[in-house]
Amino acid sequence: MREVGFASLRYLGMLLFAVALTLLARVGLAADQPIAPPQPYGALPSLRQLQWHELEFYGFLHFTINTFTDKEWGYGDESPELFQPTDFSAEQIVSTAKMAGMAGLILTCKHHDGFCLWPSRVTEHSVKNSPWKGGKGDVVGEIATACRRHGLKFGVYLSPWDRNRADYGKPAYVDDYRKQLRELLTLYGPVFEVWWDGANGGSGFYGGARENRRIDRSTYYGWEETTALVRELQKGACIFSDAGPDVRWIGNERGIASDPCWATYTPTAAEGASKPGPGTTNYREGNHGHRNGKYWMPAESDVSIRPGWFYHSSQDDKVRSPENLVNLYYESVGRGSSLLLNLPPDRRGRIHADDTNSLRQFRHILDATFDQNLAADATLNASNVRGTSDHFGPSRLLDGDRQTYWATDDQVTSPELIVTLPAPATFHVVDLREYLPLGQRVSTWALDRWVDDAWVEFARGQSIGNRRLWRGGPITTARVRLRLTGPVCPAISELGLYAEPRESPRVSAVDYDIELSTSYRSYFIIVLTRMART
Ligand code: FUL
Repeated sequence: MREVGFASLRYLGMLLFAVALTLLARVGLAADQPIAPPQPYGALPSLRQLQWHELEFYGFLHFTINTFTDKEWGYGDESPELFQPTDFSAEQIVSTAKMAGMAGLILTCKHHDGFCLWPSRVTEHSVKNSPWKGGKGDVVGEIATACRRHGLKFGVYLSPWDRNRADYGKPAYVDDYRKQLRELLTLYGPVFEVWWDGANGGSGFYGGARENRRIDRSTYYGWEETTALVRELQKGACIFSDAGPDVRWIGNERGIASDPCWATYTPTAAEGASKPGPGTTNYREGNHGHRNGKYWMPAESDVSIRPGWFYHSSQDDKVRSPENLVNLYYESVGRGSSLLLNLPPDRRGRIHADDTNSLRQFRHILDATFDQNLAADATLNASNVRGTSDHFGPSRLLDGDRQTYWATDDQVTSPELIVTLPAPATFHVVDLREYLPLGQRVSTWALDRWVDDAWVEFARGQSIGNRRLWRGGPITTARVRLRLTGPVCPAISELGLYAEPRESPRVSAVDYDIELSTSYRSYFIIVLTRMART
């Protein structure tokens, strides 16, 4: 009896020793050798793209001679004398954008008519020959300075197509286009985005020739060389066009990304074009991107707050409603794209009060929604944590830091995470983010709620990327489950549950969408489609 007791004790002792050794080994391992992060997957973002992803929502300013001629596309023969804002205020424009929550502004420094909003040295068709400020004005300079003052980024739209220039179509114009770009990228401080439009070539004034000029869009501009110039002068600037290289067009001017909308993309050349570029890409594919596309080339959704890109007093009663703007936010930012919302300054050179009011209420709805993460005090249980290390634990999802993430072991590619709230809560929005430096890893996601002792699915989809906002409900529950699948283990950086405010703003629900003709943007046929989209 005593012997048996002694043997069991000895056995127990050995067992405890082994367990202690294992634990020590683990602790030692965790202390000495941190668990390696997952290997990156697929196409990866550059540093400038990562910085761009953080902006999410920024504005466009369409302002030029068109504002004074009531046109959308100037022919190029308009006298600079027409440019005469009566009360221009960069301060009012930029502070309105800031109030709306925009992180930056992209200005039409030159639209298709060729009129430059800064005193460019390579053309006479600019503010320097307008009566505004006695020809001493510089809209680009004032907007860029006001942006810096308010902490907004500044970006430039420089139309490749110039309907004013006599030499448009010849190599000399491309040289001057690059000189204009050099002026913009050297005289006005840091630029976060350079915007290249796909509409180029067609009818115009062309120094009095008044003719139709066709160019080979694939070769004429020498985009490779111009890209190198941007890289040389502004390393941090993302270049936007139908085919990137940094940011791609969403493929419509309604501001709506497809669901799913992948950050990876392989642009292909449009029929008749030798390579994809501005105006030579099968741009509709940009709407969804491609799972496992060759490049990290996230989408930007551009749309105007009014039917037109430029200000027309006839459209004062057609400003998008706050609810419509909120919808756009979910349909762009909420699908991993950015939202580029156009605000057209009026003839005074200010944002019209109707636009400002709509923006203010839009901001109010979003602030009220995202003010409090209902999951902030939740307990998170993951089916797997990479190397059982805290470094990759689920608490990283709630630390408000997109540089940290929950990850699983390499072989665990379909994990789940249970979010237990301190008490049942009601929410309408689920917010997810992937850790982008490791690529777009998650293929599908699904969300369940706990009802009557069982999980019931309430949402599913593909693609997370920079940000995925599911909106619906209301969902009332104390437990939510997230299920993921993908070709590799996930790396998820943030998770949030949010309730939308109950009161909804009382503003006209009449909205308009702009659709350009199917023959793409060369032919200016605007179809105004009346829509009630709230
Ligand atoms: C289009 C242009 O033709 C429009 O005038 C506007 O600038 C829009 C953002 O891009 O292609």
